[in-house]
Amino acid sequence: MLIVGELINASRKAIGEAISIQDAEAVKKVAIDQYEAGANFIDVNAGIFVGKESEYLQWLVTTVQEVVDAPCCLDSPDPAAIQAALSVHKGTAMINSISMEKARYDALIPVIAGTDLKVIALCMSDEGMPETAEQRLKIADRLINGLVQNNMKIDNIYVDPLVQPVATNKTFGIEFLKAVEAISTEFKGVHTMCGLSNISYGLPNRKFINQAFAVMAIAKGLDGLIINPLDKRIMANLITAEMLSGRDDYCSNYLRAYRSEKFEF
Ligand code: THG
Repeated sequence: MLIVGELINASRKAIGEAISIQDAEAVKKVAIDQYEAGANFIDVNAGIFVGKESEYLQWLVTTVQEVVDAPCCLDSPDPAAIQAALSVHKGTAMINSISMEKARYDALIPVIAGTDLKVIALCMSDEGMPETAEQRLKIADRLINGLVQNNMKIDNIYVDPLVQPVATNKTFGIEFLKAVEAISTEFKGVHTMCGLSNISYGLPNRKFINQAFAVMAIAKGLDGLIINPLDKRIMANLITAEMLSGRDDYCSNYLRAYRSEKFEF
C-alpha cells in the first residue's frame, strides 16, 4: 500500500497560515510526523494562493526535503506550478495529477514523457466529473494509453477514479468501487489510488465513513491512498484490509505493524 500523507495542504487553516508567514519549522514538523508515521510520499498543495502558487509550492518542496527523505507528491491542477516544483525537487516525485482535461493534459505530457516520475491519472475530463464506473473507465483507458504512448512505465501510473460524495447520490460509492475493480483487472500492472474525504462530504462522523470506504476499496484492489497517516486507526485498518485481500505474504506486514505498537489495532 502506497501512503501519501495529505496534511501539508494550504486548504487546512494551520498550513495556510504557515505558508503565508513562511513558517518553515511548522511545515517541517508536519512533514517529519507524517514520514515517521509511515508516509511514502508527502503531498504538498498551495492551491489557495492564486498567483503565488508556483513560488509557494517550490518553497514547500524545499522545506519538506530539508528534513525528510521521502519524495513529494506535487498536488496542483496547474501544470506551471508542477513544473516549478519539479525544478527544485530532489529524487523521483509523484505528479498529482494529470487528467483528460485538454489544457492540463497537453501541458503536462511533455513534462513527464519518458521520465521515471510517478503520476496520478485523475479520471476527469472537459465533460466534467464522471458519475458511473463506465465513464471513469473510458477516461482511465484514454489516460493510460496516452501515458504509455509517451513512454511512462505502467508501474508508475496511479489511476484515481475520483471519489464523489455519497450524500449527493447513493450510487456514488458503488460506482467508484466498480471502477477500482475494473481498472485493477483490465489494466494489469496499473495502480489505483484516491483521496477519501469526498465520500463523506455533508455527513456526520466523517472519519468513520472514510475508514469503511477505504477498506471496501482495498478489497477491490486499491493499492494507494492519500490520507492522514497520523490517524492510527485508519492505518491499522488499511494494513488489516491488505492482509485480508491476499496481499500480505505470511501476514508479515500485519504482524510487524501490530508488534510495532505504532497503530491502533
Ligand atoms: N485525489 C487526488 N488528490 C487529492 C485529492 C483526491 N488532493 C487533495 C485531496 N483530495 C486530498 N487531500 C486532503 C488534504 C486535507 C484534508 C482532506 C484531503 C483535510 N480535511 C479536513 C476534513 O476533511 O475534515 C478539513 C480540513 C482541516 O483539517 O482543516 O484535512 O481525492 N489525486
